[in-house]
Amino acid sequence: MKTYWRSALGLVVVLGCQPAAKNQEKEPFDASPAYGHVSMVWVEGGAFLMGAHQGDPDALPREQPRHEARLDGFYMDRHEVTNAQYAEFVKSTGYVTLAERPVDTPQGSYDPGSMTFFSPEAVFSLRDPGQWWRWTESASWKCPDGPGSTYQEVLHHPVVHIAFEDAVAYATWRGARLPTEAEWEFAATSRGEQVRFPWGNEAPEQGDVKCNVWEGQFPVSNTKLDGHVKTAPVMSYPANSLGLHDLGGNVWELCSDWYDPHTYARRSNGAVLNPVGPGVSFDPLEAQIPKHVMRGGSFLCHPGYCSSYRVTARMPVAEDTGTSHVGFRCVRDSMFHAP
Ligand SMILES: [Ca+2]
Repeated sequence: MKTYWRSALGLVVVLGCQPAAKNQEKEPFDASPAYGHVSMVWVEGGAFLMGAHQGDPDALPREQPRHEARLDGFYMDRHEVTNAQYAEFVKSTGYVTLAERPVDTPQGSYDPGSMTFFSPEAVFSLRDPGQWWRWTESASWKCPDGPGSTYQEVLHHPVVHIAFEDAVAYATWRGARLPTEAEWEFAATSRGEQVRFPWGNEAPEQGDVKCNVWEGQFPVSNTKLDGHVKTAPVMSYPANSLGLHDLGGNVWELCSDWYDPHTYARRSNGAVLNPVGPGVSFDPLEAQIPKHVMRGGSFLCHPGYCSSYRVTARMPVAEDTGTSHVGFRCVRDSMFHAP
């Protein structure tokens, strides 16, 4: 059963998003999966220190303790899965995402829809996300902002309004899978470099534009310094040293692990090999809702509100809920199985 939308609202306490920005920029490349592994990067395996160091002033307890993880190598998508790629999957399979199905709740059945962001004129407190999130009927990956919007105007932007099973269905179709959060963090740190962000240690508000985040006063005004109020076309910003784009900002990226804030605390003795997360989900704030981990932050992250573009930041997301700033990318273990 899909989570009641008020629960979906609750899970975005530190998240955000913005009304449609019809980006008409020249697209930087053809993101079709017909190019197959050309769009994937090999990440050589190795060991690294996962999680935030003890003195990190921005880290939450769930990002600690830092511990050693050892990973086998894997291929990772160079960029987040785009609308063009997801459209090809849907065209091939007829798949219908969760947001396109009726919403069953204890109070009854509701028309399909999803959570979308809007920019209010003012907010009373950043603790109440209901001031900038709303349930929008007909919002889905096909209509990112509800009626009147279409993915065809943002073909090479990351697909959004994707619930966990929607991402897994696409990944399976491609012969791929979602990354573990250990794989995600290993890739985001360019195989364990001591960096706070995928691009290095300079904060996003300093120096050159590095990523798509929120600039201005969240959530009421956006200076568009990075060129985008909402999602940006994939690969609009420089890659990290592995050649991977947008691991910080743009959209959150779903990982395969169940969420539990105590995951790292249970790993404190010795290195862990290819960790896959806990066997069950546990979020003490909403223990009844199964949640997975997502990484990387989104275009709504802002230094004064949510600095989740940090490489160690981890956030829970209900497994049956997609929003307008959650997407994903895929990994695979080998190139020797064609999609
Ligand atoms: Ca932005």
